[in-house]
Amino acid sequence: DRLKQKSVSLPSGIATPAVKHRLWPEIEKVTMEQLHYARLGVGGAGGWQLFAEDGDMRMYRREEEADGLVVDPLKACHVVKGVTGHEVCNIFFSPEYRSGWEATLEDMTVVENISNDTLIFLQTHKRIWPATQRDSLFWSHIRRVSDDQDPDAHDLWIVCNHSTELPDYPANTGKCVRLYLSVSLVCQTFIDPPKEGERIKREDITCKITYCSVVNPGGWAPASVLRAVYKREYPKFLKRFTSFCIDQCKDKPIVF
Ligand code: 6CM
Repeated sequence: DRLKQKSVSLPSGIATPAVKHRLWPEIEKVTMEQLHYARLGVGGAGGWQLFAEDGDMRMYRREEEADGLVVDPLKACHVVKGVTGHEVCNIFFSPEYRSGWEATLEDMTVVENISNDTLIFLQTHKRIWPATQRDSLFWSHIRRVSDDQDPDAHDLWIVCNHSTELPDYPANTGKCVRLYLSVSLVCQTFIDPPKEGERIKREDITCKITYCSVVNPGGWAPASVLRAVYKREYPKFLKRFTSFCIDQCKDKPIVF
């Protein structure tokens, strides 16, 4: 019957658009808000205090509490040579790399695959003594954004992680207290023009990274212990993550 529709399977590699998902309006809004927030500087009246510095890496925080819980916003900048923003964001987003750089996790599961660029993760974090262990449930979205604010940048990539809810994974029903996070990783690529007729090499590439994080522990956790853990773990994370990226990419073709 020529009017009968054939079932058509999409060739692999074609993205299913996330735009039809119920979370899409929130993903769109939060990702763009996070990008705006990441681009704001750390000077002036923002109240950011520098708490860690190592080479090109700078980490700032603001001491803040909500209902007696530490929710200190964190902002970090780093400059890494030899990798593109696309490569760095891919590694931050993709579940297959996570165990290679994320040292504060006990477990990670992808509970929903919304599209090629959007996943929902359930993670169990390592316990911080003497507090109860934490878990988190969040969507993670990666995208390229045209960078009209910085004419020198080749492009801009962002990964945004933001807590969500799913009836199948209710909060605070097992051994963990649910924490709530809003995290962004924003990367810009800069390329030194190679000599006439030569191809761009890894040494010609510089990636400027901004990492922002706000975590609400979701329940009692001693402020001093939490602040001490953050002070130690965030610099460790950014150094470990960026060296992991350099190592992963070094012998591979450049992904612009
Ligand atoms: O952004 C980071 N990781 C992402 C992928 O896992 C995701 C997760 C953010 C969770 C942030 C929670 C931090 C608080 C967890 C405390 C547990 C630390 C225990 C350490 C014991 C050795 O966005 C990197 C997160 C880096 C956190 C330091």
